[in-house]
Amino acid sequence: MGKGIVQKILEKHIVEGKWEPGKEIAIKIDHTLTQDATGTMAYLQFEAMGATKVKTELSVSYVDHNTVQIGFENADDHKYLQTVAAKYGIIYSRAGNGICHQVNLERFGKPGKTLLGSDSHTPTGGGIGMVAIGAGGLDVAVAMAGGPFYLTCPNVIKVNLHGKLKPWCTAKDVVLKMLETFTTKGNVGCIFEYGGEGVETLSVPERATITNMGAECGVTTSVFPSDETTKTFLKAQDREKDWVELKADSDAEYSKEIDIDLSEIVPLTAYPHSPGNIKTVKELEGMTVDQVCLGSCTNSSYKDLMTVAKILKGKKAHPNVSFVIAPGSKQVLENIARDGGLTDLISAGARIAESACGFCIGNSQSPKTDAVSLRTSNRNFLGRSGTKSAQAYLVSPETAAAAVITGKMIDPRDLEKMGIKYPDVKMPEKFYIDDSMFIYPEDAEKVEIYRGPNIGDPPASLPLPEEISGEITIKVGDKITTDHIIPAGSKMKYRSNVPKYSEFLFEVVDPTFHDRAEKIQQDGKDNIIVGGLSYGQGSSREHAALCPMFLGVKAVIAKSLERIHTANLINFGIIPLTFKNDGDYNKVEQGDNIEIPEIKNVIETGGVIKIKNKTKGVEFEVDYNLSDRQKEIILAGGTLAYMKNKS
Ligand code: MIC
Ligand code: SF4
Repeated sequence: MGKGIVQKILEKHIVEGKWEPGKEIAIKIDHTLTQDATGTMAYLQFEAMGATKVKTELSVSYVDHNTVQIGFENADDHKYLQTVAAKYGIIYSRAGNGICHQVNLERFGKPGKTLLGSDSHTPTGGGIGMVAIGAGGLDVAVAMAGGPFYLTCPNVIKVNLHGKLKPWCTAKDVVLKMLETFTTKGNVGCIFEYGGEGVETLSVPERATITNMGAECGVTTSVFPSDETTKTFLKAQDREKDWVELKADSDAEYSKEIDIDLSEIVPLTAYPHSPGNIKTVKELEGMTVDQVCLGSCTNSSYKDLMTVAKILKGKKAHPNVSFVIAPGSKQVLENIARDGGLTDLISAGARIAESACGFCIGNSQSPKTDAVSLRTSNRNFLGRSGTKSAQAYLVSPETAAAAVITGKMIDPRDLEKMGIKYPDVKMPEKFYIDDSMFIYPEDAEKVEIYRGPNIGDPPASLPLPEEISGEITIKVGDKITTDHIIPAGSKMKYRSNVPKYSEFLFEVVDPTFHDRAEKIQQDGKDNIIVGGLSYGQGSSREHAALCPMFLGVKAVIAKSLERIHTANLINFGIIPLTFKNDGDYNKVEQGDNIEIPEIKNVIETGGVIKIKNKTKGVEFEVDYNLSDRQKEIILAGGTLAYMKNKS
């Protein structure tokens, strides 16, 4: 039996276990990336492991999230990151160099390699043929220290692309179609592998848009073949030597196969407040638009921005539209400047923001109250823009450009009626390249690590108690994202200060959570969270586990849990449990007194975990799906404690 690309790459990297979908495997990680919002904690944990140098082939530390410097916190964190990088053998990408995923694709991504990143959109690297996986900072720290990464051997879903996209219909619309098909839940443990003759019609940045937003489906990653198009892209980046061919065997077998005819793709949008809420743009035609944001790691490549520049050439932004652009990287910005696109965008009225996450994570350009905001980014979760009442729609750059001109949501194909031709931008044969914003590691002896007052020690967790006894501190519904659990935006500057950041837990859902949880903890009781389906969707931010741990949360009981968040809970000694019968969700309410007797004994020796609701006088069983290694971590009280016990 032949093999697909994912199987070929993973088998080359397996260090524990074997190719058996559904079973835990450990893989060697070749490359890592971190960004500043998750990076400070990752490097603090790396230091706590006593590591002296990274053991990977390549590790890069990006500064792209917390670039708004109001107050000293972010600037201090940047300096910490810069000195840590210099000391431990990590390349440091300075603020202003661009968004980690875009820059990594341009300058470092190599087909056939494994990449682990402390950001959920690390799968962007799948566009260049990497197995690129998002994880919590602690897992990335372990990988940098030379440890393997554990994952469930995936069920690979083959997506056969046929035909060619029509003008105005884009890679963004393809991935929105994928979201319509697969939704944002139920895909844990799967990987999308793209194939079919349609692949060759897509450039690397278009492929990267598709793999980037695979994260929204909850898959482990998405991977494209590495072909002549990949070679051309690497050549344009002066990295042809990094190219290897990657293709699936013709008789490769997959868990499932689906077909997408690119020629049938039409402009789509994800309406509030989930990337899985899909409609055609036509269905929303005429809706008044207040803000258009172009950028983010999904759609901020040279091609994306030049396309919009050409559409807007000689036009002006509608007076009611606030139009902002965050170019994906310094390279993109410099190239569109050299090729004239930047002038057209500025002249159309664009507000040029720095090459960073910016609006996407809600730490700048928050829209007005009740605004309709069209964004080329990947997430439109409630409140993520920084304005809770705003309505964020995810769209392609082409649909965004159409709204800039008209002030309305319109199908970009209708621009033809206004005499605007589809620009069909070609990628440059050679990008203008300037790597001067990377700082390369120095002589470690000479480096002193800078620690500003914002940097604290990572809080320690306690071993699993004999029994868990406490209260249901909060009960939430389905599809609770990590943005619901702990907001980013203006609060992100507290990422290195866990006690402070914890004050914002569940802020968007129930601002009383922190005080109630703290009271329960002070009363000597455990906090327990109850969730619905797909709890912990979205980002890789481990603070969604670390901050609850800090407040004494011992267990999360949900109908189902997402991959990265589950791993983060385990890393911080919080036991992830799922209802055996979903109906038992109705047997618990916020404030109920709960006991989980003999939990330690059950984890050690096996058996059934029972939840006793003392308030309601009912009892029910829950499942725990933990490998032996994960059980040991939970018993130890988290990964750092587990590693210490082992050494
Ligand atoms: C996001 O898009 O939600 C983020 C901000 O990039 C997060 C990481 C973080 O919270 O720092 C992610 O996607 O993992
Ligand atoms: Fe940054 Fe947004 Fe991409 Fe997250 S999704 S890495 S915040 S651009």
